[in-house]
Amino acid sequence: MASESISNVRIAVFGESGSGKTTLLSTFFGAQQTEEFIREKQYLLSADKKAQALTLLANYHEIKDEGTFPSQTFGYEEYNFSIHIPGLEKLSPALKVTWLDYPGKWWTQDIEDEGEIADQKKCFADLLTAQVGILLIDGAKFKASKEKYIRTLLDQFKNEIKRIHKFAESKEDGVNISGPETWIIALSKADLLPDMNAETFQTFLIKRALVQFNDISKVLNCDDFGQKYLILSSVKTDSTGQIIDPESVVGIDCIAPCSLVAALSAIQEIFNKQAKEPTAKERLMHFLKNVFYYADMLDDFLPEKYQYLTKLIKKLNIQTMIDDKLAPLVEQRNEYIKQKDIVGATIAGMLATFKISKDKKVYFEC
Ligand SMILES: Nc1nc2c(ncn2[C@@H]2O[C@H](COP(=O)(O)OP(=O)(O)OP(=O)(O)O)[C@@H](O)[C@H]2O)c(=O)[nH]1
Ligand SMILES: [Mg+2]
Repeated sequence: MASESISNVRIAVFGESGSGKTTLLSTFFGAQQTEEFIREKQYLLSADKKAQALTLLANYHEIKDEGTFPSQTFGYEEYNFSIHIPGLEKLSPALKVTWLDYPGKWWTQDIEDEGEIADQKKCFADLLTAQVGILLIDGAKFKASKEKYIRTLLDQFKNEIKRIHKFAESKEDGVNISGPETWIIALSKADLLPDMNAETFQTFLIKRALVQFNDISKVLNCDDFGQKYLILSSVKTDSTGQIIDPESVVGIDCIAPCSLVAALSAIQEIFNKQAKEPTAKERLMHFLKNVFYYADMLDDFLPEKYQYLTKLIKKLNIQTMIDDKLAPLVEQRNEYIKQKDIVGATIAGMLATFKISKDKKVYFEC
């Protein structure tokens, strides 16, 4: 049964070539295994496939120690990570994170190679199974051309989504897959815009590109698009692209927590929508009053990809924890670790990081 499996947040990162996807992925993995990170956050990441771990770590060390960035990506790959709690490594992890990385040139270039076409099809199908989409706005281009770049990028993104949907509709096996139900708009290379935080980023975008946002919401059939913002940076460079501070990172630790929270809030949204259906209304009114008490009903309502998260919801009152202050969350996390409760420790640790990022305005939601 899906709900007995390990919870899995699947993240589809959308960004044109050069927007910083692979650098982010490599830093996401590399930075979340450092001693300093583990000591502070009390969790760490491992990659399920050794070869992927080696590639990402090599990329990470090249960025941090040698000041060189990964080369352009030419193939699609799915990366699976597990979240571990120090001292509880023998227990099976409570949460996995899947990250889909693909060549950004697919946004702008036609491909003819048969192998690559097959790769792209597989990628499109997988992107639609993600619960969370992250749209990357390239900080370097944003800095250079501001609204002109934003509008062009959003139009390009809309076309990309239409293309993916067209692909899904044309699938012969009739698999009913819908794209990510929740979206985070992320500014990559945020080190180039040191005065910008997630809130000012949001204000800028909404003021300058509201029409594009509304269009995309319609295409995605997702009211949530344009509600969540994140600023990200893997290093600090000067304006010529030379790394001047390899240790400086922004928002990398928030990617998994804010994706988890976004996926959980998407579950609430699915229920809200279903509550409008007369047949399900009565049950759902009860459910919505106390999502956790009625958690056993979750699997009957949710698309399969969300059922992987119900184990977390069944365990804890996440909404209360999301609203909690930082100190009680950290205390709860430490208590769960003592009790060897890996689900509790994982969620509390993620939410504590989410809270810090929100307070620092690395993450912002409307
Ligand atoms: N200032 C700054 N520059 C960055 C950062 N991350 C990436 N870059 C720059 O952006 C370039 C492209 O980064 P990639 O991670 O390869 O971009 P990508 O989206 O994977 O590109 P494709 O593989 O072609 O799709 C790097 O070579 C760097 O020059 C960052 O955090 N800060
Ligand atoms: Mg890449």
